[in-house]
Amino acid sequence: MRPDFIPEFAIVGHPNEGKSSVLSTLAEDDSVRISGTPGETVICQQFPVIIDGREIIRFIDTPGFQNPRKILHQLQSFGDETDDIIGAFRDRNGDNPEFREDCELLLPITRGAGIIYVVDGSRPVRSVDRAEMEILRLTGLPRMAILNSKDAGTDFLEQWKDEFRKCFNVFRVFNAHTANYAQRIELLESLKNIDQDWQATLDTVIRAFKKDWAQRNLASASIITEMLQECLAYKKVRNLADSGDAESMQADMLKEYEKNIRKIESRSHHKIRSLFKHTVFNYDLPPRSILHEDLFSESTWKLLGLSRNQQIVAAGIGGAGIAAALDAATVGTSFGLFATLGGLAGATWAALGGKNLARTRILGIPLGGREIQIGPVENIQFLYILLDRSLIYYAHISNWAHGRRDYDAGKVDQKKDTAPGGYVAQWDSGARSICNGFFKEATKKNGSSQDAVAQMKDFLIAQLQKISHSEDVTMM
Ligand SMILES: Nc1nc2c(ncn2[C@@H]2O[C@H](COP(=O)(O)OP(=O)(O)O)[C@@H](O)[C@H]2O)c(=O)[nH]1
Ligand SMILES: [Mg+2]
Repeated sequence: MRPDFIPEFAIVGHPNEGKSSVLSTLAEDDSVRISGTPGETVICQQFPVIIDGREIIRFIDTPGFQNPRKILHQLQSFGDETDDIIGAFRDRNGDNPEFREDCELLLPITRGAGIIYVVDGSRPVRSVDRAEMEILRLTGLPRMAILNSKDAGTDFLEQWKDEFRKCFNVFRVFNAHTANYAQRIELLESLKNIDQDWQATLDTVIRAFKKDWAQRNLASASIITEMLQECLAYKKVRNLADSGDAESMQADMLKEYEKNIRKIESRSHHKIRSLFKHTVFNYDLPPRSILHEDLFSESTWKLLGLSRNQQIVAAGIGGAGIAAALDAATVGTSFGLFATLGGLAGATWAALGGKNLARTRILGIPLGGREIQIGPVENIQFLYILLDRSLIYYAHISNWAHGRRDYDAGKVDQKKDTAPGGYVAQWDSGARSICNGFFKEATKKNGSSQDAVAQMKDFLIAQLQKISHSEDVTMM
């Protein structure tokens, strides 16, 4: 096989079995058309996977088989007449409208494309399926079968496996709606076994996929680190005329401050989403995701970041009295991150840096007049909350299969998205000391040390690898 050979796989099967969904997930391409109406695809369409500007592998979406029994009958009738029975079939039936889609689906096969046969494994095997599988066997081409079960349940799994054994070199269970990075790689690994001649090429493909994923994790860690730096250091300063109303100006500035921080955060999420090639559909987050809550809302601040006890320990002034005071502060106070809290509870919160996210200062400035300044952030919990939200977002976007376009009503699975308390509450003291160092650096007036920033980035890369089930790949 030539070194510049680009492997090509035709995704074939009966209409509506999930061919396009499997292709979309495998190629991470959400421009692939998926439809609940059978028979919408009438021509083949190519979907190349481009990595670093180079085509690495190509998948072909095909129309479903229309007349598998008739095709098989004709193929069998050729006997020894020809070695190229598929070509002969197309020559004979090319002008026959009855076989238009069948001829189209067989086209990539005449070019020698590898075959990926997709069936919905949640239903029993039928005789048309046997005919389709036999046609594919007669092509003699490298071929694999995929069980893409639309419903959970394994009642027919053994039945399908028995049939596959007769006609395919390799078969695998692969779910177009739930497959993640690791499962895509597993599928490509098994694809290597369809033919010895394809092994080296597919090894190159797998290496490219892994390297690309590692690069995305690296880029995501940079995006998150930069966003954190920007949010933590962000400040607003405005001059206050002598006659000005400091209070209303402060209120306006706080609104603007929050708005800008939200913008910085959502811009970073958007960049991560593009990295993971979710560009067409705006399905973003599961309906009950904590990320639907506003960054500055009470529930976000209660559920994410360090737990209450961890905050007490982090502040170094633990004790039952303080825990009680914290409860008092949380209950019955109208929530506002910048709210001034009165009494003992308020004083305790202030001591912990509790709800005071960033101080508002009224400063005298030269040449008279006054200045109001908000920021940079003083409460490290804000760093933890931004981290949690970034990691939750990353978990969602990096594990979301491209073939799945929306949430089935009533069947919302959120297993990866809503770990109560998020990720950071699980971190050990080593992780927290990296966060501390980073926080100090990012909020310092003239932060210069790049060490703390580099440490945060490396730490994040490891976290992202864990979340996306990927292994460490040495960058080349
Ligand atoms: N629940 C579920 N539905 C699926 C899955 N794969 C495909 N579908 C649905 O089945 C229908 C047909 O899918 P499509 O990929 O267009 O099938 P094709 O005609 O074989 O290309 C669509 O409504 C898909 O959303 C799956 O793994 N799980
Ligand atoms: Mg289709």
